[in-house]
Parts: sequence; C-alpha cells; structure tokens
Amino acid sequence: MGVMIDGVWRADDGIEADPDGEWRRAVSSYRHWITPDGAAGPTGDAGFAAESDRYHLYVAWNCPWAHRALLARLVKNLEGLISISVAAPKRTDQGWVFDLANGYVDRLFGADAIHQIYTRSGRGDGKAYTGRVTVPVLWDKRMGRIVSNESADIVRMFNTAFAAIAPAGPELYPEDRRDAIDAWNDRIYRTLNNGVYRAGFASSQAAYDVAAAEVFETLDALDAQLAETAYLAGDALSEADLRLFPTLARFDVAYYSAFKCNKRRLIDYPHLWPYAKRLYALPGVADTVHFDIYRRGYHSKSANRNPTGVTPVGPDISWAP
Ligand SMILES: N[C@@H](CCC(=O)N[C@@H](CS)C(=O)NCC(=O)O)C(=O)O
Repeated sequence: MGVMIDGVWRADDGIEADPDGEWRRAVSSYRHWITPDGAAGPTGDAGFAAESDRYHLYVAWNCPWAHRALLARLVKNLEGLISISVAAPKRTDQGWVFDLANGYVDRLFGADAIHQIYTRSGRGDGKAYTGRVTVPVLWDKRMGRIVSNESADIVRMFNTAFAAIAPAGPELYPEDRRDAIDAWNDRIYRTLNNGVYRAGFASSQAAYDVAAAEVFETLDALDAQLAETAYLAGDALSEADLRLFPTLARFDVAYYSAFKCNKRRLIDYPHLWPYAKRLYALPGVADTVHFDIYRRGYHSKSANRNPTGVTPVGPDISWAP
C-alpha cells in the first residue's frame, strides 16, 4: 500500500492484513483543531483560528472517511469558506495521486501525490513525518501544515468552529442527544464503517465470519432504530447520520460484492433504505456521491481480493425518492 518513513515515500510496505487475518486501520497522526479564536482544541496545538479561505480539504470521491468530511462541509455551509482538492479515485504505488488528464488536480500546490502534502507539512515540530498517508487531510494555508487527518475530528470541528462566520447549519452534536450520538458513532465505526473493511480485507474465514456477522447485526439494529425515529439519534439530522451515510451509499454497489457483505442488500431494509434515500435527496448530497467510482474503485485489481481486476456490471439501483 505504501507508507511514509522520515518524510520519504516507500512504495511497498507489504502490509495488507495482520497475521491472524484481521485487518486493522491505522491511527490518525494529525489531531489539531480549528477553533473560533485559535485556542487549543481537545488535542494538539493552538493557533488554528476559524477564518474564511484559510483551510483546504484534500479528499478522494471513493473514500468514505473523506466523504463524511465533505458532508459536514456541505451541511454546515462551509463550501465557500473551505476549498477542496480531489485526488484521483485510485490507489497507486504512490498512494493517492492526482491525475490532471482526468481533472483531479491539487489546486494548492500542483502536487503529483498526496504524500507530497504530508512531506510538505512534516509533523509540525520541524521533524519529518512517519506514518500512513491517508485522506481526508485538512490543510492550513496560513501555517503551511496539516491540521488534521482524522475525519471524526474534522466533522466535529466543522460543526462548531465556523459558527461566527458561516451561515447557520443544523447543530450536528447537540447536548441533549450526545449520549445517543456517541453510542451510535462507536458502534457504527467498529462494526460497520470499518466492519465492511474488516470483512473485505479479512484473510481468514474466522476473521471474515466475525466481521460479516457484525456488519449485518448493525444494519438490523439501524433498521429497527429507523422504524422509530426519522434520523439515527432522534428526529433531526446529526453527526451520526453523516458518519453512516457514506457506508450506506457504497453498500450495494461495492461492499456487497467486493467485500463479500452479501447477506442482505441495503435496498432489502424497509426503514434503512428509505432513510438512505432521504439523506441522498438533501440539497447537495447527491453531488458528493459517485456510484460508478465506487463500483469500479472497490473492484479494482488487487492481488488478494480481485486478481483479474474484472469489475461487475451492476447493480442498477435508483436512489430517486
Ligand atoms: N482515521 C482516518 C482513516 C482514513 C483512511 O483510512 N483513509 C483511507 C482511504 S478510504 C486511506 O487514505 N488509506 C491509505 C493508507 O492507509 O495507506 C479517518 O477517518 O480520517
């Protein structure tokens, strides 16, 4: 997959799964926070004040973690304040790359690859970066360094930091619903957002069986919840919905086949499927969704999962309300 060591990209780290066959996601390394006045947030350094045209978000359309950051930027009306660059929806021996011919351009630096953004930032303490090179990446144009590469933090800082300078959007993490939101976030992260990857990247039957069972137990629980409430944590949109939607959007077209999550389809769920379509119909959301990219991307050539690289033709699913 490739990894960065002391600021230098190494194309082949030879890592796909752990020896017991269970796949684990790396821990994010940049955990600073944008705050209204630049005071330090829950983790990391101070100095990242909320300002218009100061921050830039690097994403890829196929990445579900980047997708939740894009959704938060959308519903919090930050599109005019925070610019984006979109990496090509493919992984190469250089990791995430740009592809000018197909319109995937680094609008800040004209970089060839996202790893160059990590090199340019360093760790922020004068030392070079060692670690995985992931999207999303939130970049500070003023200080010339990465603020955060943790999508959960990015969603949360977008919810609050820009309130004084952006048109009001929905409160995504209200005090009175935090317990419910936290509980869903925890469960969904482990058993669904990441659960589909644990199923798809599992290299032993036992690891796959556990992950796949958890995926469908969680979808069943979500369906039961959505029989009761319009949104996941009550009757208004919250962070939990934004963290769930990217996984739902990819489910039938990608995870069902590419990650062997094929016990049921999203469209088989009587409450979850109409809910997913309702989120898709919110203004601007459809522009963040790219089904054909998911279909081709998740089924791309992979030594372990799809050695021929042949991609399936469907399914044809209408997300119209
Ligand atoms: N914790 C990170 C995870 C992001 C992540 O794993 N992104 C994937 C793409 S979907 C990636 O860039 N992986 C590259 C790698 O691990 O080398 C977040 O939620 O922001």
